[in-house]
Amino acid sequence: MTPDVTIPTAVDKATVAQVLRDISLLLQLQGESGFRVRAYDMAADRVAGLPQELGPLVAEGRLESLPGIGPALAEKISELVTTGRLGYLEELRAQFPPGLLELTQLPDVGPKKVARLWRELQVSGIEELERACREGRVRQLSGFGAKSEAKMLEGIAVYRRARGERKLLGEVLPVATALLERVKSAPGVVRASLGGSVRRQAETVADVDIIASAPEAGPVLDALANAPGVAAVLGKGDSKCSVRLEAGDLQVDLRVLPDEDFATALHHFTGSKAHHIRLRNLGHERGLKISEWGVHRDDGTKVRVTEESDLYALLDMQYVPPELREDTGEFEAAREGRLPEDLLTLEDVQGAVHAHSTWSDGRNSLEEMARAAQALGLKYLTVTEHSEAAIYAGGLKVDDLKRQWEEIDRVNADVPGVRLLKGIEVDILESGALDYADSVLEQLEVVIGSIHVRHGMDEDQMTRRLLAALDNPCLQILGHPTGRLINSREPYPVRMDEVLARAAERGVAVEVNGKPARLDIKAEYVRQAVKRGVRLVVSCDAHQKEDLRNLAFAVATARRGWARKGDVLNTLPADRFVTALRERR
Ligand code: DGT
Ligand code: CA
Ligand code: ZN
Repeated sequence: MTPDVTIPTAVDKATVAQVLRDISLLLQLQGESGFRVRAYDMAADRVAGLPQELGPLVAEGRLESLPGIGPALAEKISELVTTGRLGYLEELRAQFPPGLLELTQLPDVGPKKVARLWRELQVSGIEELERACREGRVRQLSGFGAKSEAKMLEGIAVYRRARGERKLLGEVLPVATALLERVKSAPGVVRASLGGSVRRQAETVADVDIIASAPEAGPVLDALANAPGVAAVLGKGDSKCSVRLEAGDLQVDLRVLPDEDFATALHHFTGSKAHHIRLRNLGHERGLKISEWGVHRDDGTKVRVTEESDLYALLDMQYVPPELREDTGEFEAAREGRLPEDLLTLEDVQGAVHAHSTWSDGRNSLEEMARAAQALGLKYLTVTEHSEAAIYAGGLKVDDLKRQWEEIDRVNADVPGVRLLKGIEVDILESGALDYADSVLEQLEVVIGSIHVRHGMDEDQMTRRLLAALDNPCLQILGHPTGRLINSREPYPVRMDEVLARAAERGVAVEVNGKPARLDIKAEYVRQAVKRGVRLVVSCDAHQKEDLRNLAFAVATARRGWARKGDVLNTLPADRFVTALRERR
């Protein structure tokens, strides 16, 4: 390589060292342990310890002069430094689910353990490991016990604390709801509700706020302080109690007030702060002082507010649902009567989109998935396994797919009231082409196209890749369009405005994925999509029957993006849903 043809990028030596360590880990996940693994680890240390940056060494072809860097390593480092990418790393990565590397960051969890957790329990990320430990599934593996489960849970808490992470709504909400039920059944309680970011259904939350009304606060506060799973009582006063839970190191604040103050307190502790500031200003213009303590006139007398809706009525505006209280235009709309009154609700959703079964990387059989959907009152479920290119996820060959249709027919005959739709989550390849031929895709009722590999492309390349996929007349739904994993993977760079515009133009529906770590597309993009007239689906991205409940988080995200029932295709009955998906442009 001559100096004048290589233009080193801004890839610094710390990044290169990290990539080399990742390769070592990925090789170990593959079961390698010997010389190659050590070579990458040692090279990582060497690179990290260099006094100078790598650019000049690469440009001058001097990498191999470093001890421990042979021709193969030198070639990979050059590729990374000059192009910003490394094909070999991407190939290795494609063989494993994205959350697997992060698992190796947990204390006492090495690549060997991670490989077994993945192969034997399909655990592919921290949330799944946490759930597997809680459900006592890890102890069923040979060599693991109840003790290792407890240690891993502790390790997960330590890891998250160290990263100062906010928690996923999907992890917190079940715990929060259980505590709310406990509070509701405490002596004397009149009303009780979740508040704060949990009630606004934010993507991530710092803590849980609960507001309750009762003539006497004491017994209600005790109910929280003595709740199962409380690790410590952080503080307890006349009207407030804060505890820390064992599960997920989560803090819960409970406030108890007389019922006449409930609505204003609930409103206050629901937030957001930004919404409050606007509301208070509006009140001020009308001679009303709105605060944590209620609404007061200038002369100090208190205004009666029984429900939150009374508060908005006092300000001559429409009621604003908690999910919209972020000061992102809801005031203007609510004052002009433009706030949608038919925001999507979970009850509107007739069928669940995006489910995997044991045919690819799911944990439950098709029949188990169908029965679970039926129990939730769903009318249909789209079976969308991975396609062939998704190697790590057990992607289906075309022959497998055809055999699956026979099983779907059988389950549909056996399980009344719910219909499995024949679909696929087909990989969008690097070129933007879909992983199956049109002749196969045309036979399916539901075609979701998603990106699972090659996340490292730049914004131009990625945008072109997605636009090409949208131009394919077989694509019906664009799956998790930005590829992000909250707290662990950034979205890939892509010009979403162009993608959404093309989706609208071509009539491709866009997925609002309800998996708690994905929530993809996010609420801001939902709002842009709705404005552009993009059709949406809310999905559960289920890999086991419990995940069907992810639909609630997709609905929350859609609501935060101001989506109405009519914007979402799976509010339609099955036949009309399938027909609507085929209406491509
Ligand atoms: P989080 O906990 O960070 O996920 O987000 P929030 O919104 O739940 O925030 P949190 O728990 O600190 O407070 C709950 C609500 O209480 C918040 O949304 C609005 C209200 N609040 C708390 N502190 C203030 C404040 O200093 N000023 C105003 N106006 N409201 C506040
Ligand atoms: Ca909060
Ligand atoms: Zn996917």
